[in-house]
Amino acid sequence: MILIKLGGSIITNKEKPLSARKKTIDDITKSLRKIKEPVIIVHGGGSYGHYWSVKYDMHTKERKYDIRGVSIIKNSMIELNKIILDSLLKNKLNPYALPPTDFMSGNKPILNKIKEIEKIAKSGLIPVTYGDALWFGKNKTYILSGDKIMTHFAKILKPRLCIFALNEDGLYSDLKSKKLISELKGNIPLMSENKMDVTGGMTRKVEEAVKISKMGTNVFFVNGKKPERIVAVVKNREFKGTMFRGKRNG
Ligand code: IP8
Repeated sequence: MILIKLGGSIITNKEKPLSARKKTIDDITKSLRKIKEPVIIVHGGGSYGHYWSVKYDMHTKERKYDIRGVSIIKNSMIELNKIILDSLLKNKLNPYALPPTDFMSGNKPILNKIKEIEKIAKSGLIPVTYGDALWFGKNKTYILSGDKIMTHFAKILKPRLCIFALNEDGLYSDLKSKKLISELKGNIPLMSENKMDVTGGMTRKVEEAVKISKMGTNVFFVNGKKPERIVAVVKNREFKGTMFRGKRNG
């Protein structure tokens, strides 16, 4: 089984509020047809969820946030999710819409629900979930990042591999020259922060990728604008991107 995270910066234009990159999304979903293995898709918030999270000052820490913000963020994520689902359907794939409330209780993943998702994926349906604003309990809410969902799923489902589709070719050792790191070993490079991203952008992604690789699963960062690279990773072909090799002891 394969887990794919479609980053918010690839499926939306982060410069412009509420703008989905429909053509890019279609290109990606079209390529997914070439994958003949069970797949689970997780997507980010981009200029939908993050735009409103910034507006309403809502973050990943569990707090009593403005309930108006919670509603609006959730609503915007359903809107973006619908665009992804429609694109999958249009390209003759069978998505299974799965809001994170289906498998999260507070900030804890529900084990048997997540195991069920694997069965759904093996039936040929494609479970599609996303980062969201969630109820925590005691009137507190929080933002759950799609990257965190990847880690929860990887831990329980032990996928064959995890792919993060980004708006970049992968991780660069140097931002100026854009020198690509093909395999990340040892030190993690310093990254610049994006103020538009309440869940921590690239830094969060790398953190989660390192955690997943430590569980023994290979993790790949590839450019979602070149969806053939996603297919190349799955088919063990040569690909351009960054690999975090799965190993148990760091
Ligand atoms: O873009 C966060 O998901 P991410 C989604 O995967 C929201 O970090 C609602 C901001």
